[in-house]
Amino acid sequence: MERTLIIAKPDAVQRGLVGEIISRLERKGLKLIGIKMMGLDSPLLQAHYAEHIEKPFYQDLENFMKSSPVVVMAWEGYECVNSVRILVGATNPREAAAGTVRGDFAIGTGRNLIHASDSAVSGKSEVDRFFDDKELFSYDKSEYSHIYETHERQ
Ligand code: IDP
Ligand code: MG
Repeated sequence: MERTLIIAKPDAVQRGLVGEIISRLERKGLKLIGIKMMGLDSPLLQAHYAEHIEKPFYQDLENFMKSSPVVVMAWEGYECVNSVRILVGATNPREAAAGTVRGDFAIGTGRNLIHASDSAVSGKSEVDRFFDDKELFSYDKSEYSHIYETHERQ
């Protein structure tokens, strides 16, 4: 099944919104397959945000992402990358829909609480970047028959 990397950013940790983020993904029906608290360093952030390194906001972004521990998670589910991006909301929280994490809880683009992978390919590569195999768990979730049609959980 598809995987997505979620980071509860330093603002989510500082504002006590980690549980809220986890709860929203749990209630959606997604499966948590890995979770840990980390302090991010420059090499990891430069790899993770490689597409943004040349942009004017990059240094502020890197400094911010190093300013506090973060909670990194791997989630799994049918077409979960797109589902989670919809739950997360637009990058600019002032344009994010009400009901999304960013729309409900954030204002500044550089303080938008959460990272979520933006494609199935990046979901796989980002999960592999942040987690060792032994930190990822494969298990049956008893509620699956009430969340998925049979063909969706193959
Ligand atoms: P995403 O997190 O919604 O995928 P990206 O465009 O990939 O958004 O940008 C990565 C992160 O960089 C954003 O979540 C935000 O924290 C930061 N960022 C993006 N654009 C800006 C900006 O214009 N000003 C400040 N920070 C920005
Ligand atoms: Mg992005």
